[in-house]
Amino acid sequence: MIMQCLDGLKHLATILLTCCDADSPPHSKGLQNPKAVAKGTVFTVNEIEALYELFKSISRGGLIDKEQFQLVLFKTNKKRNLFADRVFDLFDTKHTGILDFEAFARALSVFHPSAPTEDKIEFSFKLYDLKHQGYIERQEVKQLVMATLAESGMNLSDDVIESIINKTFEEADTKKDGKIDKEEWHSLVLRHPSLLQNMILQHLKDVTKTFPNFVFHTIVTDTPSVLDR
Ligand SMILES: *[C@@H]1O[C@H](CO)[C@@H](O)[C@H](O)[C@H]1NC(C)=O
Ligand SMILES: *[C@@H]1O[C@H](CO)[C@@H](O)[C@H](O)[C@H]1NC(C)=O
Ligand SMILES: [Ca+2]
Ligand SMILES: [Ca+2]
Repeated sequence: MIMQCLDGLKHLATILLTCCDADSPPHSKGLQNPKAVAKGTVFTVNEIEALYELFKSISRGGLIDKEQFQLVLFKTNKKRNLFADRVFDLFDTKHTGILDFEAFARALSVFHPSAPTEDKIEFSFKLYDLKHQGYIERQEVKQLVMATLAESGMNLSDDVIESIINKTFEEADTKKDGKIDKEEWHSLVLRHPSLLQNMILQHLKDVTKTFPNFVFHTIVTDTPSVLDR
């Protein structure tokens, strides 16, 4: 617990120092090719440059780890957040536990309100196909339901959880083979757009304006929970 506190404080100090040290000379080694990074995302070149400033202020040595990533994207530093965990892992394609700026920008892009719905559907399918089999099975839906309940502090009986899963499959598994394939997922999401709700983060809409505030906002709201532990 003490280590967690120290870690939190160190993280906080890093952000504060980088943000507020206005007198320091600009780093010579900036963003090498903002145009190339922007190309793979919904962001403009200017937004990529603004994002890079944010990235610099939270990264260590040009890289960002899972905890910092969760803080920026989901405003949470909870250790166990299955959703945020999966998002990070999907972008951490080399399984190094860290993301560079380009991977970071691509990750944020998928969650941007104006990212193509098709991209969000595709990404959410990968997200929920926990075992990378190319389909979503009962066990995976159960794991997701359990994780969601745990995160919101709810406790439902096994029967209720089973009936939630049953209902999901009745609705989604139109080919009745006990699995949700990509096509079934696609049409389910089109019938129930709210399923993509957690794939849209409104605060990414105006990255240039909101991010500076957002960083400070994050510090303020997270400080008590870090110290409370
Ligand atoms: C959840 O509720 C069950 C009874 O319905 C109880 O046995 C169990 O301890 C509860 N778990 C938590 C984490 O509250
Ligand atoms: C869920 O579906 C299975 C198989 O169709 C059935 O045996 C079970 O009773 C259902 N459970 C609930 C809680 O509806
Ligand atoms: Ca699967
Ligand atoms: Ca099916």
